[in-house]
Amino acid sequence: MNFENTVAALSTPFGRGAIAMIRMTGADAVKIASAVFKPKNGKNLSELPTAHAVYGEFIYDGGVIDDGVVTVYRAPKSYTGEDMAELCCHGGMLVSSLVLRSLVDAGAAYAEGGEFTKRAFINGKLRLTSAEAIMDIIDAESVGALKLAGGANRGLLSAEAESIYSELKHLIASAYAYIDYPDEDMTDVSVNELKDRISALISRAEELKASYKTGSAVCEGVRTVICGRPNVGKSSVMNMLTGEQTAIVTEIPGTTRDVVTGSILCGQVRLKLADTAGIRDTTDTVEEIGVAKAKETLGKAQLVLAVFDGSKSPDGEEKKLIEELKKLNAPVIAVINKSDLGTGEAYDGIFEHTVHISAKNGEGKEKIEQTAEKLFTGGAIDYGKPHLINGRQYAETVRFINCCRSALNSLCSGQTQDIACFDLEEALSSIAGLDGLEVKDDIINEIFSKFCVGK
Ligand SMILES: Nc1nc2c(ncn2[C@@H]2O[C@H](COP(=O)(O)OP(=O)(O)O)[C@@H](O)[C@H]2O)c(=O)[nH]1
Ligand SMILES: [Mg+2]
Repeated sequence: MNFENTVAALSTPFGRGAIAMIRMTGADAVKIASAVFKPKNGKNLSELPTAHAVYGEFIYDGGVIDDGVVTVYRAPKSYTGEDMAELCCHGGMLVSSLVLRSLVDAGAAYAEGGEFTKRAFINGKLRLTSAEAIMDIIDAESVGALKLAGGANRGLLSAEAESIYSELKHLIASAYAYIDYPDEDMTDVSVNELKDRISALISRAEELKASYKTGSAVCEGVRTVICGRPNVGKSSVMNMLTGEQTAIVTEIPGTTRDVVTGSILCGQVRLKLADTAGIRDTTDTVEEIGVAKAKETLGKAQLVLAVFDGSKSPDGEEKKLIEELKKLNAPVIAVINKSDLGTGEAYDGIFEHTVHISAKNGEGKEKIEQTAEKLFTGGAIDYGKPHLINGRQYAETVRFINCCRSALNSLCSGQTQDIACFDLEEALSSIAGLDGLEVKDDIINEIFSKFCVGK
């Protein structure tokens, strides 16, 4: 990305609509816009004060092709922090393409995906969490996701990261003062106090780490695997939950072989469902592959819906599966199906979370949804607390905790403060990275590459 140039892109979806908006950012934005747009008031765009709009005509190849409104912003008071022009024409595919083309003919380059927001971030207009939030807001599918991606959580998270950052910076400075001037009492923090204050920072970071369970479930979704023995009603549960006949249901054991996927919202939590082949030993080659896939998918699950046939008591194979499921790290909801045929009492008390349903009669959908939502939100989301909402934020937080722990261990085992400072500095860079106070170029590129053009 070359920030010397001026770039333009269509910021609204490419298609038929009432209005299309083409955005342009860079030092020549106003000059280039003037070449393709003539205000009706006879003035030049360059005379327009910042954040003002004017009505006029779009020129292409020497002739007027449309009328519309252009707004100009001047650095640093714009989204990107650079000079900008926003050109609104009618939302036709040809007209919007030609307006964009005329800008390129007049000297603009095509913007890369995420380039507007990346420029805003580099120019200090946005924190990293705010930049990421823009994408999350666009992708949000629930009010909860909007709230966590939006203003309040973003502010809370930035504030907490910044507060942890300044406290740690102060501790490091004090430790270095002690190392450099041990006899002059330059430091206001004793080794014992240093240990206490690092522990306090670890607790705060642990709280952030724990918030990712909810943040991720709401904003990223939960990898949920429907598993169980053949013919217990897994595919029927899948279809009941999605409200669609996605998976084939038959009375023949071993019907499902491919992993069938779907997605549902349970309140604010998104479940990314995968219906799998029934787990059993089989000599059928295709089914065997299905069973292997089922086991592999199960290993990556963040939530397991373990379906059992409640009209029967668990047999040996069933008991073996129960033992396997108990070894998983992911939480398990035991879904005791076919309540129309039997009470399913034999399964009570085996798992922490158990629901009785009849997929055939469409009974028990809400029970599964409510249990799943509660598992990931604790009942209600506390929007007053900061939440981590993506894997990058989570990874920085975990790195912060590990480095602080390692520093604490050094101090507790009697090592000198400079050894601890080595780890503390790495912790500082993690917490700084959380909100982009210090971020490496490759990470920035990775983040902004996920944006669409025009954002
Ligand atoms: N009576 C009854 N039958 C069910 C129920 N759920 C599924 N079935 C039947 O059980 C058989 C296997 O269902 P399916 O969803 O294909 O099971 P899967 O092999 O675990 O995916 C089919 O004949 C379904 O109609 C239920 O709640 N009650
Ligand atoms: Mg099936």
